[in-house]
Amino acid sequence: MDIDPSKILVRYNVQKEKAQTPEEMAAEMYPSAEPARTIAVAIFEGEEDDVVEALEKALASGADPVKLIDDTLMPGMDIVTKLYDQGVIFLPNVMMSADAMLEGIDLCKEKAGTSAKAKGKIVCHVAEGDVHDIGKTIVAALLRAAGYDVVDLGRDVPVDEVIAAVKKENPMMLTGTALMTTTMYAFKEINDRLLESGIKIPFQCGGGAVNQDFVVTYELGVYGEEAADAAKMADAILSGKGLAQLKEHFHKH
Ligand code: B12
Repeated sequence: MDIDPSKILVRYNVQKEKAQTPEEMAAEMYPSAEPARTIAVAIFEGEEDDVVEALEKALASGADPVKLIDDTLMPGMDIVTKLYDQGVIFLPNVMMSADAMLEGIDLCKEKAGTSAKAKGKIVCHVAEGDVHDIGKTIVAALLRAAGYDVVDLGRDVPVDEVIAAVKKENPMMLTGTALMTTTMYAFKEINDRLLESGIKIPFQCGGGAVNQDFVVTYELGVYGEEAADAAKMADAILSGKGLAQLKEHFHKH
């Protein structure tokens, strides 16, 4: 009997599957517009100098530093996140990309500056035990760009340190970021400790692990989905909105 091998290969789906390298998979996701494309490639490759060079070029030709965060750095990191979630790339790659992304945010933050007189003070932090600080860094940069004085406590911040900072700085609002389901419970503890001390400031929480269902379980919590929601909420507080109105406005019903 004559056997056509190509039929067998098709049947077992061997012929059709062409293995792709991580670089090829990333290339399919790069944005087409410049400088977003060059920056996304540089973030994926963890080339900090190339990220900074492309950003400096864009800034020199008049690009807005805050828009550069949203339109170029975030899409770049999105690709890294997707490929990591799919198991295509691994932690060392992600660390190099994260560093390149943070270098870019630092530059944009520096260029955005702040207005002469701050609109109010905000304390930002990443939950105790959690080192994922890219989201928090974006939140802090956007708040500064919107004219707020930001006290950035950094990442893996012990609950005691958050409480001490709030007592010292007397901010209009506190933000928390958590990327891990194990670390986000620190937010409840912070909520309880603030209430025990009679402090009732809005506590906006976000980050990959956090969702609205979790945040509504503690009194001061307001969920923030996007980094840009932090400045929106601060503006809403300045316009006189109280905790209940903030939840009404920022939560999905
Ligand atoms: C980058 C990354 C890292 C980097 C972090 C570098 C850095 N400086 O941040 C490195 C390589 C160091 C790392 C380490 C680890 N990671 Co990691 N990491 C990631 C990854 C791929 C992307 C996260 C990220 O930066 N996203 C981009 C940013 C922009 O998103 P974001 O922080 O969520 O912020 C956005 C919004 O949420 C919002 N936002 C954030 N905060 C706030 C706050 C407010 C107020 C508002 C309004 C909005 C807001 O704004 C941002 C943009 O709009 C995720 C995968 C994923 N799907 O998320 C895993 C992930 C978070 N990591 C994970 C794990 C397990 C780890 C490690 C434990 C791995 C290990 N075995 O060592 C360690 C953690 C060590 C520790 N103690 O923290 C898990 C967590 C699982 C879980 N649910 O608990 C994830 C989900 C991967 C996975 N699928 O398993 N990681």
